[in-house]
Amino acid sequence: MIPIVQNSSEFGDATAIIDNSGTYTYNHLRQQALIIAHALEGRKIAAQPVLYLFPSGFQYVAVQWGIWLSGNMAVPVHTAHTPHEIDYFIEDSGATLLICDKTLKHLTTHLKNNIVQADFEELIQESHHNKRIPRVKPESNALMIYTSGTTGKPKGVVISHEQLDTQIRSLSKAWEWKSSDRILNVLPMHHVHGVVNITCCALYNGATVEMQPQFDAACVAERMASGQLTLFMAVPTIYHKLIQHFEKLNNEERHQWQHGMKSMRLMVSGSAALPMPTLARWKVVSGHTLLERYGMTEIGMALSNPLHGERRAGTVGFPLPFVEVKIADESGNEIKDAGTPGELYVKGKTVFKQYWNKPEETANAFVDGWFKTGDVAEKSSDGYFKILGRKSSDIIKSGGYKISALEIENVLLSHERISECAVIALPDVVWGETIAAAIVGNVLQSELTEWLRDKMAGYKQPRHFVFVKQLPRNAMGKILKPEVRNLFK
Ligand code: MLC
Ligand code: AMP
Repeated sequence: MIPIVQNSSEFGDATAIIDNSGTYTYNHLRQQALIIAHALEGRKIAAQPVLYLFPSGFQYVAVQWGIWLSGNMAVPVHTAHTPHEIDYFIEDSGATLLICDKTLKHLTTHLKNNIVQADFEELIQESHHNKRIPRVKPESNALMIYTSGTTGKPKGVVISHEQLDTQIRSLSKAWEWKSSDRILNVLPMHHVHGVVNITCCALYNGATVEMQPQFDAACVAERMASGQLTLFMAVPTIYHKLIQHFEKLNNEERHQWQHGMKSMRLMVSGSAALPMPTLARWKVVSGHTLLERYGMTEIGMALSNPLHGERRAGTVGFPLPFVEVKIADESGNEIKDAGTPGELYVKGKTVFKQYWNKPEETANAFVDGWFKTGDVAEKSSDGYFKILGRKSSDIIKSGGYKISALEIENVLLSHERISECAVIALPDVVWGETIAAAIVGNVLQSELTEWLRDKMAGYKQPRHFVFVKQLPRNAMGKILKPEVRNLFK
């Protein structure tokens, strides 16, 4: 049983999804998903990871649900990924099928790895006499999202149907999702913020999700001005960009946008720390106090400011339903004193099952059943949690995307004329952090940026470069990243 799909029969002809190609009901979504599931069943694809690459929209969701109904695990690939990265996902996941939108074939025609490819129309047309679909167990793998870690390449974070369902119910309860809600999604559909918090929550509750293939400030303003939306969720960079857009408008346009936002009931910010000036300025622009919450691919959402009650600036509120949280010392023991920082640990049915094919890394990520987030936090005497930073400086957050410095260094080092490099994060008003690379090698910046274009998605590419004769190292030869930072001053 897959609760989100099962619920959809209750919502019948209500609108589930609106995208650039049209308006789609819950009935239509379920029917198309069933056809996809039958096609996969016909191809004897069972209990496997299935990659799918679609722009945000109806077909993305129909394919995702089809993968679920056929008992397979959905592994989203993003339109920003390069063939190089898609090859890695194929290799790492062991997937044998890639379902790909026709318009994105340029990303998949020259893959090195062998994989069968199918598009939406092909699967829909594939008739197949056996219309059975398997019984999907709650503990079966539902979704695998690739995330960057402190070690080299991205890891596949696997969540089961039960874990996904618990994540959805947790947010539905906390933020009081209703069938009358209507949300605009402008976030990428290969991370939990867009996939779970927005799209799954909307569809689980019979609400409507409007899906735009990418963020465009003018389009968001227009949709908010319509007065039809009730909810909006985004990363801090997007609120920053919306404020910049607002500043450019004339009074009449500002007034229309502001009037439309009066009918909205909630705006959420997360995936990275919300800067105080953004919170304050957005309040003036929109009349809304952003609700800041905290989450992670491995745990879904863990902490949230309250829907009702004080949304305290600079904090991420309290534990969400079905989530247990503690602040721990180096040995994993709980720190009970208010205001004392420690690592944030999380436990509960929302927490992921495993890193795909990485039992050792999975085991190392837990202590006594608690997941170690790698984030440093403290709790106030009245229970509000505050995120203070990360334990590792090799994890970068830029525009809400998590990026591993080591992953980028490995790619840079594969360039034949780079002998050494160090990747760090620089603070940035718009992006939170931007990626900077110090390079030892005989290569021009223009040449390097061109070379990198094929190697990694745009959001992972360094934005600042410095070329040096040698990197600062300590007596043991270890690169001193704080000193590398000084090279950019
Ligand atoms: C793009 N650009 C950057 C950049 N990304 N510059 C610096 N740093 C970056 N990270 C540059 C481009 O090269 C381009 O430059 C210009 O900015 C516009 O690029 P774009 O790609 O068109 O940007 P835009 O569409 O505006 O994208 C910004 C964004 C996007 C904020 C919409 O980054 C985004 O979708 N972020 C959300 C990621 C997300 O969903 N994270 C959730 C992870 S889950 P030029 O010179 O060409 O104009 C998670 C758990 C949780 O974290 O808690 O939710
Ligand atoms: P990801 O691995 O992409 O899911 O990103 C998860 C990370 O984003 C967390 O470990 C935090 O470091 C960061 N994060 C998410 N929400 C917040 C927030 N509200 N404030 C600060 N950091 C956040």
